[in-house]
Amino acid sequence: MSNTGPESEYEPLFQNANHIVVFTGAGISAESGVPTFRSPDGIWAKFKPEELANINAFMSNPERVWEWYQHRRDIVEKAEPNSGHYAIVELERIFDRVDIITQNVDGLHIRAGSTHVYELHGSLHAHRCLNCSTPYTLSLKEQGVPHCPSCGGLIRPGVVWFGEDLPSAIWQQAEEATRSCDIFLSVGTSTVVYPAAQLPFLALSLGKHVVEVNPEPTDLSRQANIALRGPAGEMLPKLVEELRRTRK
Ligand code: BV8
Ligand code: ZN
Repeated sequence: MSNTGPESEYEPLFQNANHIVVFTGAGISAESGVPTFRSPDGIWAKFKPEELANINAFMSNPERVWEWYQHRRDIVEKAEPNSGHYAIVELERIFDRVDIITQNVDGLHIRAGSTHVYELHGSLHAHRCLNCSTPYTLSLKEQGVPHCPSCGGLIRPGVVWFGEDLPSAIWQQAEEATRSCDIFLSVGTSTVVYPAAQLPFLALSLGKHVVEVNPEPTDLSRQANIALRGPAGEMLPKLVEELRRTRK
């Protein structure tokens, strides 16, 4: 059963819930001006992200990949969290436990003030030496691909590339949160990138109440208990308002 508007009767789903997981993708940051993966993205529209977000692309043309990440860091530095991010922070005042499992690397959930954020795909703000794994935080001013001062190796973005494993400790925390939650809210993801996209379906298989927020239908929509069709920046504040009202 899935309803399509915020007026839908989802009170029973949320009434006795204590633990909510919010699973997010690029769509939650779209209204902050951070382009999603599969939308026209200015000068980089000519490359598919999968062609740039992998180790072979980096090894064969480190400058081009580094420039792409620099460009994205630039956009994110200038971006602000939006009302969707802040509504998710609000959930921490309503539920005993709120876990944010994000595929995003922009750090906007943390900047908005969410406290339990699991970054499944790493972060644009972390870097490490490809050779000796020394971690680095770099200023935006870097020109060209920086090299590790201690071993001379190339410094790479601290994100998880296609073909790379997700950080196991973070994956385990995300899976544990999915297994123990009452409500699984999936926001702004096309649900196509695995293993992250397994999580909403794991929640369904465990009988959790699954709510999706996305202006477009996804593979999850048909199976979700509720599919809220609209932008996160609009739908999430309404959802939080409704929750605040019904859970007094
Ligand atoms: C792995 C970090 C084990 C980097 C990302 C062949 C070889 C190797 C692996 C594979 C293979 N074939 C398939 C795979 C698995 C692969 C995969 O799933 N590929 C996909 C493309 C089919 N996965 C992996 O490789 C993973 N690792 O499997 O390791 C392994 C090891 C060795 C060999 C084999 C297997 C690693 C995946 C992680 C990749 N890194 N990001 C970077 O950012 O540069 S993934 C990237 O996609 C981002 O993290 C992004 O978040 C994620 C998913 O995309 P979405 O977030 O959903 O964004 P998208 O643009 O797709 O959708 C946006 C949605 O928002 C839309 O639905 C839209 O309607 C909605 N929206 C728009 N506006 C709004 C909105 N919603 C709400 N409000 C709005 N306003
Ligand atoms: Zn090094």
